[in-house]
Amino acid sequence: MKKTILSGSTVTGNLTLGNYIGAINNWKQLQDEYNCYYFLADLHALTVQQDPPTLKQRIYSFYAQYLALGLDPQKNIIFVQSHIHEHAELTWILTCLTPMGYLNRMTQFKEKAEKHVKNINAGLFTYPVLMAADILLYQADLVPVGEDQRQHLELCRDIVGFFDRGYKKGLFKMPEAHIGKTGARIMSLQDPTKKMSKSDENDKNFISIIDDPKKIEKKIKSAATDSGTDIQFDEENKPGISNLLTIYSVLSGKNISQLETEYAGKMYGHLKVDLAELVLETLKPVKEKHDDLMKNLDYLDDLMKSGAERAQLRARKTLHDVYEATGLVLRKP
Ligand code: ATP
Ligand code: LTN
Repeated sequence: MKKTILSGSTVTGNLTLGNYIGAINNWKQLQDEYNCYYFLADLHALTVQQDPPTLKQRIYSFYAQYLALGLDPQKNIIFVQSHIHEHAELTWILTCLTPMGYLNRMTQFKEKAEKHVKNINAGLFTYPVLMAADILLYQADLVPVGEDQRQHLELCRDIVGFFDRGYKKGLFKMPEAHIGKTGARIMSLQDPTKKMSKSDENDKNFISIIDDPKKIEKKIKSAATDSGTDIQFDEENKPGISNLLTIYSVLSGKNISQLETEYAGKMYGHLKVDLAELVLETLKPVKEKHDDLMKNLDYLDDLMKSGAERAQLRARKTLHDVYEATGLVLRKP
């Protein structure tokens, strides 16, 4: 039996080069070997203020971006979180098992609360419980995520423990984080000490995978670099150049020391020109495929529907078992 993989990305902004390198690229490599569920976390997106028409458009675009980046809807189950009501229902049960103190420790909550001072809603606080429900509904063995999500994964594992002790041991499979080796964390272009994030207010900090080519070129050329002139990988003293080298290395398949040798004696500008060319070349077919898919929303609707139908089979069974274990009376079918 193949092991089950599950992962998702929140529908805020467009997918970035960071999401591609740190997440989707890894997902793609797993699609043959595992039974994979990949979804769009649209309910998670509601933890920050959304403009409804923009959100709707973005959900389609995100689905198209997944496909354009190479996720195969036949090999994987690709679905939209809100299409499976079991996510919200399981969240409630798990919320009632999760101590406030555990949620209080979440660094992402602290960061987001600082960023959205005018909208520190309860959803932002319970966000990791919804994430745990996403994972546990499908009995996932492995959850590929970037380094930034490790803490949420740990909480999910704690929640399995609470359920084991409170209701029924072994009902949920204990999930493990699967963190890719290279490029686990791509940094912001203007401030390479923080991660590249698709919801960043400053558009210059990230490269969206469907950005206009001219814009991409400009962003790379104006990326912050460090003092000195040597092209060397040194995350502590040269975070800007190290970030560009990481991106280059993942997209070209060359290792970092090979790049350091190739660029010995050259200027930062040389690296930026070559990197811009490589990124444009990588993203050109992605944007074309995305734009093409967006011309036929009916087709995307059909794919979303079949993804949801396949996903729901598993989710329904788990929620049924959970309701039974918690002592709720099941309605007659
Ligand atoms: P937001 O700005 O809304 O927080 P995000 O860009 O941080 O979004 P998420 O939706 O939180 O992206 O994450 C989707 C996946 O991409 C996760 O597995 C996450 O770990 C990974 N990821 C996000 N940003 C990066 C990054 N800069 N480098 C590598 N992986 C990343
Ligand atoms: N919070 C995640 C997105 C996400 C997720 C999940 C990832 C929501 N539910 C379940 C893995 C498994 C993030 O990357 N920001």
